[in-house]
Amino acid sequence: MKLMCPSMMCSSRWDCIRDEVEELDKAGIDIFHMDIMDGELLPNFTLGINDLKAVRKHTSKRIDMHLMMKNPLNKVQWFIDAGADIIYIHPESETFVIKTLQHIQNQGRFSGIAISPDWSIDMVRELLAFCDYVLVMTVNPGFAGQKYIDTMTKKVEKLVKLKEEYGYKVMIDGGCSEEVIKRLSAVGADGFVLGTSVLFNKNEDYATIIKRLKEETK
Ligand code: S6P
Ligand code: MG
Repeated sequence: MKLMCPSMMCSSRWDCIRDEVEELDKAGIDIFHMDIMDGELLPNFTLGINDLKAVRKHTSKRIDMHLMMKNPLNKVQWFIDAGADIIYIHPESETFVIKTLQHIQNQGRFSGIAISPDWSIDMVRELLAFCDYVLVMTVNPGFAGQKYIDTMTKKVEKLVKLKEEYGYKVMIDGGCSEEVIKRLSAVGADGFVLGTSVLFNKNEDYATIIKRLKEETK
């Protein structure tokens, strides 16, 4: 079964976050995806630690933090203490990437890198042995509602081939429409971040959408 991960920055129900989290949880999602930006690495500022705590309070499912911030090494502990299960960092944001990934794993959490479209697999090869999850950015990080960058499919294929050697899961973030999810699922991707392209502010309820996506990617 593929992993379905709602991108909480796309939710328009932060004023009733308990209902939102419970509805997503019951709909059968697997991992809550939370984008954390510092306005420095990228020109946006989204969710924060209190938002993580609010989601944590209403679900026992895994929560991932997609950290888009400068120098995450000295900040990951905040998110670990607030209840994050998976922490992704961007290699371009930290001088000591392996040290950061080791720190996350040593705290009993799952580690991951988020690979921006600019970065090739060769550039991150050294890091793969320290990753439980690899998040392939299929849009330029920073904003929801962008179009999937087609040239990323080859990168996904290559990362899927290396999975056996390293044992990580390949996750896809950005422009994940139903069509993209079906295509990359067939290629061997393990999970998808669901945002404005397929899940939020649609005419169907979450349960209907998640059920269909799970059926289509079996
Ligand atoms: C973008 C962020 C993503 C978006 C997600 C939105 O920087 O990391 O997680 O929230 O991609 O989904 P969509 O379908 O609007 O692209
Ligand atoms: Mg993200």
